[in-house]
Amino acid sequence: MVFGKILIANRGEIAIRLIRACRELGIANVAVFSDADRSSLHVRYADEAHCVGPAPSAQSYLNMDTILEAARRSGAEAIHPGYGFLAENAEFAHRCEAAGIVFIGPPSSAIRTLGSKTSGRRLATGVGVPVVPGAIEDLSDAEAEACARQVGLPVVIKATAGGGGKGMRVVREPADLHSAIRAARSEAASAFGDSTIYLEKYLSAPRHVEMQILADRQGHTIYLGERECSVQRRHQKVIEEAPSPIVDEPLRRRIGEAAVRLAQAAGYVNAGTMEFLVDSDRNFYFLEVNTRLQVEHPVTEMVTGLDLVKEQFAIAAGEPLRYRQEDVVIRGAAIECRIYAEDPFQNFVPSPGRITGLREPGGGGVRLESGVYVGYEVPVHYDPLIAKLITWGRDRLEAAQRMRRALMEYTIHGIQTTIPFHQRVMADPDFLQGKIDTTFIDRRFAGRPHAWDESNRDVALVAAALYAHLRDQAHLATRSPQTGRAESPWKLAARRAALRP
Ligand code: MV4
Repeated sequence: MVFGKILIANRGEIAIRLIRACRELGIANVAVFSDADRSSLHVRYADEAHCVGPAPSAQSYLNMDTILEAARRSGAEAIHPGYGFLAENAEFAHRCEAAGIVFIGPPSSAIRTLGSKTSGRRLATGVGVPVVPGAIEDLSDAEAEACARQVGLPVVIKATAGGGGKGMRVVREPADLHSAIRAARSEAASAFGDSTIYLEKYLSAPRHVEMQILADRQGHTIYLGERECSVQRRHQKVIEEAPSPIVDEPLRRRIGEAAVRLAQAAGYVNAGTMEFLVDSDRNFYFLEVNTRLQVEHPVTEMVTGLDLVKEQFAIAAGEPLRYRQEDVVIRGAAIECRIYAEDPFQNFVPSPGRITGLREPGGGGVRLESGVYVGYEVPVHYDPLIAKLITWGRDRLEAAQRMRRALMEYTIHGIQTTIPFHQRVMADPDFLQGKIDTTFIDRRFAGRPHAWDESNRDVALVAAALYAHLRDQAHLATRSPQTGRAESPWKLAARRAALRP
């Protein structure tokens, strides 16, 4: 391997995942941390660690000067940015290039081109990749109205600079068009400092399907299959899986080849993801490119057997791809549940605090990517994602059954997490049948307003306590198979206590 030492410009579970790849390859690794992360697991796990600033990420994990200085001081030859923070920052990639440090990701020029949704859209149209019908550019109010009439309602107005659904407005009635355009513009102006908008036909209940690609510097590009990410809450992904339940081999090839054409048109190098919407007739439409390693990359690793981070290292070091398209085979199915420090019973409010108890799942087909330990305090300053639980199965049902089992084993005390939410989804008949789209969570959970509220939890607590009591009474009544006598209550109490985390 060409790199002797790599700096990891991130924190939490993804920093650990990246350090693990370094360790397996014998690459020395350097962690960076903020004042709030002195006792974080990624700092303890790394070979060496450098403080890059105070708790707010703008002054630490986004501080290009201190991060580049840490790289220089430690003698790191390359920087992996993980996801979030500086991962899609063209200026940072450029500054690494200028400093003679390899940015493990695409060239800054590709990040810049693909950072704008409209330039991505234009590129796609140019290479025959379908986009949602609508208008591309920088619309005036009058043009937007004419365009809406042309494609037909409903339409969606999106901010050119946008992301995460911000500045997005759906228009169903002609009378609402004018005010929606104005609202979208002002929201975009205040959120991104850019009031340009574009307009698309609105697809009802689409699926979010994204295609993973790898491209080397020699001009080879391959696709590694899709991930289905339709289970989202407020534009935040919650559950992802590979393959998508609605994508068969011919559709995979069509989407994959479209993604490869796009990557090549953009001069893309390294790992990347092309996002698509898929409608109920399985038409697919390109949305945007994510120029980074994504949170949900493990599901692709589980079904392809590849290690995407190691591939990123090799590509960044200038090596040609070690796989041809025909070497990529999708085997079985994988599901990822994002474990957030959020309270699903309180409308998913963040739940920072100290972890006082922890039991982690294991066993066949289970992968846990976690950034926490007992005694660790989840800080308030950053994203509340604390772990990702991934399961693999020969088919989707086995992966889901394993997820249910692993979630049952998983106990985190001291903070609230989204584990109970996932337990419900894994028992949901629609989910189990693959009937998921971007309206799944609202449909299944918001439709029943009391599904997650506090009063319901109190009822559940009383019911659970009653159940536990009755169950224990039943245990006490059982007889020892050896002696035929009732089991000693002391023995049973001790056994119960031992099972408590
Ligand atoms: C859409 C759409 C329907 N029609 N575009 C939301 C965030 C942004 N990345 C794209 N989004 C959508 N664009 C058209 N023309 C529906 C959504 C959408 C969505 C997309 C992916 C995953 C979850 C979503 C939840 C709500 C809306």
